[in-house]
Amino acid sequence: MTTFHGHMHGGGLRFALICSRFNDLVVGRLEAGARDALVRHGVDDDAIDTIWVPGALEIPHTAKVLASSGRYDAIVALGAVMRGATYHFEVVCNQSAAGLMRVGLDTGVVVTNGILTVDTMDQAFERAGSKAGNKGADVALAAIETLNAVRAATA
Ligand code: INI
Repeated sequence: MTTFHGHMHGGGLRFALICSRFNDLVVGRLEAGARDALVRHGVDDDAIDTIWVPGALEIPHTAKVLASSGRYDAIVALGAVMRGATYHFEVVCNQSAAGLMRVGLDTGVVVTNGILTVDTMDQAFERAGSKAGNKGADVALAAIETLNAVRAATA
């Protein structure tokens, strides 16, 4: 039996960070956290593209086009969905997550989901660089690890 782990070196890898402008105060911090984490793990800053789209619902389509382009080793989705008074919250959360999962499965490109789904702005900021860490950094590192694990197991 062989056990494979993904190492955490990102040198030579290309990333797309797809960011939603909805709640961009929060998403800008997620993007900064993701970029910083990638660079500190060896990714060239020039190998990280950031693509801004209107809202979380636009992220899966963008991810599909970028993943199909062959230009990126991994796609990192960054957004913030805040609960409102209507069912729209559930629609945006569920459809963005389901769409991203589908893109990863359909294209074989690693896609990680850093779309926050929270009740309040405080909860969002807690996860965007204050007391609960930075979810953008977490999902960027998850992309490096997954990519390297899959590559190790299929080399
Ligand atoms: N998009 C978000 O990224 N976050 C939200 O909290 C949000 N809310 O609450 O409505 C949101 N809606 C917009 C949606 O993602 C699309 O941009 C819009 O429906 C156009 O397709």
